[in-house]
Amino acid sequence: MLKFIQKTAIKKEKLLAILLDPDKTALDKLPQISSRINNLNANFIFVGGSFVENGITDLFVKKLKQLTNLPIVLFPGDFSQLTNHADALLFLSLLSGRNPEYLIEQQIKSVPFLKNSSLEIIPTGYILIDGGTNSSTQKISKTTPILQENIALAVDTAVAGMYKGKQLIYLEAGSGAKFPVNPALISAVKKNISIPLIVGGGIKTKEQLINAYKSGADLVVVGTAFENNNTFKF
Ligand code: 1GP
Repeated sequence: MLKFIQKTAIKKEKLLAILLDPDKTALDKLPQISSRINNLNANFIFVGGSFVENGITDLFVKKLKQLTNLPIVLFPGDFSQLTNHADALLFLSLLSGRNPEYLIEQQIKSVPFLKNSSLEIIPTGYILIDGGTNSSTQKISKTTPILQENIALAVDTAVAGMYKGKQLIYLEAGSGAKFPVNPALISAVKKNISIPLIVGGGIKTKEQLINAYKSGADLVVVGTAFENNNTFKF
């Protein structure tokens, strides 16, 4: 999966992921949801959430896998959400925060599972940007997001992530953000890194999606807008 993202980023082709939160999506709705995703021409399904009950993600991904050929990528809020039924894992470090739990502790806790797993593990620098709400990521991680105006800090954080060996940078305004990551911030980060850039949080309209792509996002993640609107399309 990483190779595919790297290749499409080099070609300047754009990718879309739909985020499903097992806590908010009933298992019996999955057939309908996966056909909606197929109609959107999405490239990936991301699965994860902040408050998912233990064991649910495993069942959820197992069922989803039977319904779609799209790669399923784990985007976990907690190491308990790992499952071998998925294809890949965004191995996230919350670089915008200073909470060791989300910089290294969760990652260590995941190792006993990952040592015996076939998941593709993708080192990802996760950077929370202020999206105008007290996001779940902010609440759970007890960290402060980077302000949209503080472009220099966002850039330096992303570049530090790249120097640390992250293969992807994910700029996150928070699920359900009032406003998505600013085009100026996206483009400044993109200009300073040579690895693919993921952008998500608060993207609800085609215009916002296109703005994110034009500013340099290689992959855009949409969750809430898809969840809230059965006829959602870009
Ligand atoms: C959240 O970036 C994703 O982690 C998607 O956000 O739910 O606001 O689309 P939304």
